[in-house]
Amino acid sequence: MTLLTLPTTPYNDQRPGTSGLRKKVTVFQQKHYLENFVQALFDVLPAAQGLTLVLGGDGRYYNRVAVQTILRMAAAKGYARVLVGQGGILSTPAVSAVIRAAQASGGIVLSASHNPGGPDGDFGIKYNIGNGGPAPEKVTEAVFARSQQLAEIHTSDSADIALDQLGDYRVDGMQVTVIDPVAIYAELMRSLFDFEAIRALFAGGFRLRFDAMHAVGGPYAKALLEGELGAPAGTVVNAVPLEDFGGLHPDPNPVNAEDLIAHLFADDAPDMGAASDGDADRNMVVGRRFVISPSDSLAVLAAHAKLVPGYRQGLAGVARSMPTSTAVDRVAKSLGIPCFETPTGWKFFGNLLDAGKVTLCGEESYGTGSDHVREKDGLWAVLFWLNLVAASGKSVETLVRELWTAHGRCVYSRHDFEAIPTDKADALMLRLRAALPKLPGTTVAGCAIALADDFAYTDPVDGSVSQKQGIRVILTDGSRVVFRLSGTGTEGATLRVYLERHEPDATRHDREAQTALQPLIALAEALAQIRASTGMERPSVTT
Ligand code: G16
Repeated sequence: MTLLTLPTTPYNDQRPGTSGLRKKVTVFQQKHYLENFVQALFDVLPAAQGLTLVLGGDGRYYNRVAVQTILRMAAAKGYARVLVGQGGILSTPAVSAVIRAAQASGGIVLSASHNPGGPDGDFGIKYNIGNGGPAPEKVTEAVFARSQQLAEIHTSDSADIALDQLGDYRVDGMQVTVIDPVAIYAELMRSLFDFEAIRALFAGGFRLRFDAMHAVGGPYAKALLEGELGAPAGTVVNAVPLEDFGGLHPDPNPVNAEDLIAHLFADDAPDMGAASDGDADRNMVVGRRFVISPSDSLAVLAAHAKLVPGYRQGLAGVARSMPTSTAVDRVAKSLGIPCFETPTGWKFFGNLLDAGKVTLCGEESYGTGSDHVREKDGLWAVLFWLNLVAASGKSVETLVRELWTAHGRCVYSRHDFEAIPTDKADALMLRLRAALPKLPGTTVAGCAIALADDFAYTDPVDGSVSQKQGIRVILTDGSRVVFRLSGTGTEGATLRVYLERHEPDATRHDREAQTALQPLIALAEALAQIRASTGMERPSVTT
């Protein structure tokens, strides 16, 4: 076994987006494409002698190839040890948990999250730092800069290891330990939730349907829900991770998890439904015939956190991404705790969690988490809900309705316009930005505008500034329209339009969201001229 230095040439498209580098599998299959990115990362990181790295992914197509490639490069970098999930599998929250438990220097997550998989689908890679969370922008920007100057790759000619067998292996001088992907994560969940109470809930006949969408969440959900908590066999469906997710789009929202929604609206619907995404960090929770917005889910968890053993001492504070609804702000106010507003991207929560300023955080994009790891965590959110139902004796729907009664309902929707030619999307955003200074004080499409800006964030812990994080137009009554381009897509640009309106009047809480938001939808169109600029008559996805 020899270490090798291979010549390479840079790719100009390796700037990580909202959550790592995501591209079509065919892009990653280009000569040295993956190797270049990993080398740029390793060049930016300090010397690895004596250090441990965690490695795993969501099991999608190309995961196994990438794991073996990265192991050889990690050996050349000089890592003492790599912990890799059996079969190359680790959910994103599990990577975070393992990094923290093993005091590793960092980890590499192989996932394109909720994007479709398979040979024609997407692949992705991101680096998490020693706190278990996504690398901050200064690291990802340094990796990109390095990728532009890359001339050499350092690897070895070692053979592949037997990824499916637990145990220790050697790749050159480096130790590789193939670990059970679930064990450390499961231990952490036991330390947070009242497993006895959840067991009693299932024993009493409570019915859950958990759709793992043939993604990496399956083994975790099966082990905990069916294996430990006594949920009947068959509670977790689509539980076996497949390289193409069985052709499903593993994005847990009512559009892509339509089968789950159909079950929850059937005559014999279970009490609760849940789904997780490709890498199991996102979650959707559904009540019986009752869809819940992720923003409301976060607010409910915050309001009742003290019912859960791991959070019994109360929350230090909460955080949400800017486009996420203000429901959790209202709960925080009533609890007398701070609420932080960050840009989209889980990496922005890391400093707040590390500094002990927040305990719970979440996003409109079906992500919720806490300071137990430094990623959002799908199964954790489902266990949290189960614990709340068990401890309160209330249904999922009742818990949400009580939130609305106490704080009003933040009626919310996101409209996604996908695969817009990049130049058209950029031009639309440029036009919007240019119009911002003149908007405050005017009335557009019948809406009185109080504030219009491009959201900028100064991290309260390290003072770093992130500009241009989304255009927000806030009305005099607090309603909002936010415009952003997605940082996770792989085809053209995706324009996201986020709509929020606060409804204090309980007699109007059951109004259909799109109807209640109609004035804001008209405002968005008037401001951005989406139809004229993109030729799209309606959003590709409405959630
Ligand atoms: C990632 C980020 C999230 C973000 C989401 C959508 O999630 O971690 O913070 O909300 O992307 O981002 P965008 O609107 O830029 O597409 P995931 O689950 O894809 O890793």
